[in-house]
Amino acid sequence: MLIRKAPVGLGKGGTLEGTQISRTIRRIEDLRNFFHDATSVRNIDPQTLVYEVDVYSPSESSTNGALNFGVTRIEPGRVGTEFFMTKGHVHSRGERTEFYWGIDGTGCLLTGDPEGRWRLEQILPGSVHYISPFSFHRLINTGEEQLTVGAVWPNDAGHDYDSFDRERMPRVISEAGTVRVLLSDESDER
Ligand code: M6P
Ligand code: ZN
Repeated sequence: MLIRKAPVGLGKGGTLEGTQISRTIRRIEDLRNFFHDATSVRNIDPQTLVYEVDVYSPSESSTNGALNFGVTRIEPGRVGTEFFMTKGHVHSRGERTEFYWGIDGTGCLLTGDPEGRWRLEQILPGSVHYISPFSFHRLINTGEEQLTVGAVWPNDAGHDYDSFDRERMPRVISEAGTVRVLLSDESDER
């Protein structure tokens, strides 16, 4: 029997290479409502790249139990003091879970449960993160290099970007060269 080459691999720079891969590019213009400081958002070139997501989706979308494999690459940078980050979402099918793991760079994973309790986990190369049912999840690059994070999630999970109140989300900011977390008055830690 032939030993075949894997159809997909992780290339240099954290790009997914192979077949059945789609790429989403998110720039400042796509993220205007996600960063807290509207004035700073206006002062950045709208074309500035914030992150890219490569997704390998080998199964038909109707396949029961199908999984997606993704890699997110977040550039280093800030909007005002707030570090570059993903939009963050909950799954449209809220009970669907997900794994993230750190590949390169440093950052954190912000999760929030429906009771409004928030948690931050440090992401490092090799760190593994489980996203529980009904949790909001967002990646934040707190380092000076690109943050590359792998992900696996059910194909039918779906993305819901609007069900969490953005005003209540903790913000991860740079202050005097250190990483600081600002909680909104109504935020709670867990
Ligand atoms: C990971 C997965 C994807 C997600 C991406 C970017 O790769 O969770 O499903 O799309 O991160 O996150 P967001 O959709 O919140 O911008
Ligand atoms: Zn998800």
